[in-house]
Amino acid sequence: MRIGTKKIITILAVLLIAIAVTGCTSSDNGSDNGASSSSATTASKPTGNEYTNSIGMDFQRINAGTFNMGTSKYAYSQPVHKVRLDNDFYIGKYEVTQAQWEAVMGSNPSNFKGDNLPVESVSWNDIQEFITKLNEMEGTTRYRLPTEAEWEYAAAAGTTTLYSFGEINKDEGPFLKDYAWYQDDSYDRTHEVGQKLPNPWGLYDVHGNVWELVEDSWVDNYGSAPEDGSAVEKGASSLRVMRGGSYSSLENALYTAFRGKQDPRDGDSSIGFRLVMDA
Ligand SMILES: [Ca+2]
Repeated sequence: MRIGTKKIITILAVLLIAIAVTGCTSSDNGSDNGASSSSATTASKPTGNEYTNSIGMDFQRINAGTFNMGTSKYAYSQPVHKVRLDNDFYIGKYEVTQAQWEAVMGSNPSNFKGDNLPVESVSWNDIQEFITKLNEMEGTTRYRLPTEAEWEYAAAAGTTTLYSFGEINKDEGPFLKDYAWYQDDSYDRTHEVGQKLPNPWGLYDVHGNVWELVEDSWVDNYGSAPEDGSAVEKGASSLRVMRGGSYSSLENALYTAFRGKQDPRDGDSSIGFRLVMDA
């Protein structure tokens, strides 16, 4: 009887300690995001320079910083303007693949089929649904499309040349075909992600393979572009920006600062995306 009482006291003490520790942990997790629900506290916060999520998406941490966005080569990429990104963020090292899309959505609408091919033929609206489901799966709110400024900052990777690897030299290199699937080397189809050389910050296929939809609504120039790199939002029916060119593009569409646009309701075999995860 006495032993029984001791045991009960010991168990109660252990339980109290466990409750105290759990309480501290959940309040720590919850305090980094005031808007987070209790379910959002179950996902681990990414740390370090690289992060791999539950469906095998690899992310690279990008440090906050300032860069000059745009190019004077095209009216719709002007004016070149300074953008200041205040927060570190994680961005996909690769375009989202068909296996990853299927793991979240249970279907694969792509035209060219293959687990490690980039998902395509998905609309901007479809991608929003994918992001909502992925956030739910992982109990977080961190996943989203990159803003146009974040995409260009990460793609340029500190460079100011037309491509992130410098300017093409058709005799001596660098050669675009070493970095990108585009009209001259793609055989008019997508290719498995990560086959070409990465940009200086370790991101693959930022030039070519599939266009990458970003969060922003299309506007015809950067005349009133936000200085903090936030997304431009013009309403649910507005065209959306896509970047980087595709397997069917000419080489100029693969410029780091080149901009394309797409109806948010329509997919195309040349259009996909990569994700951002808030740090
Ligand atoms: Ca791409």
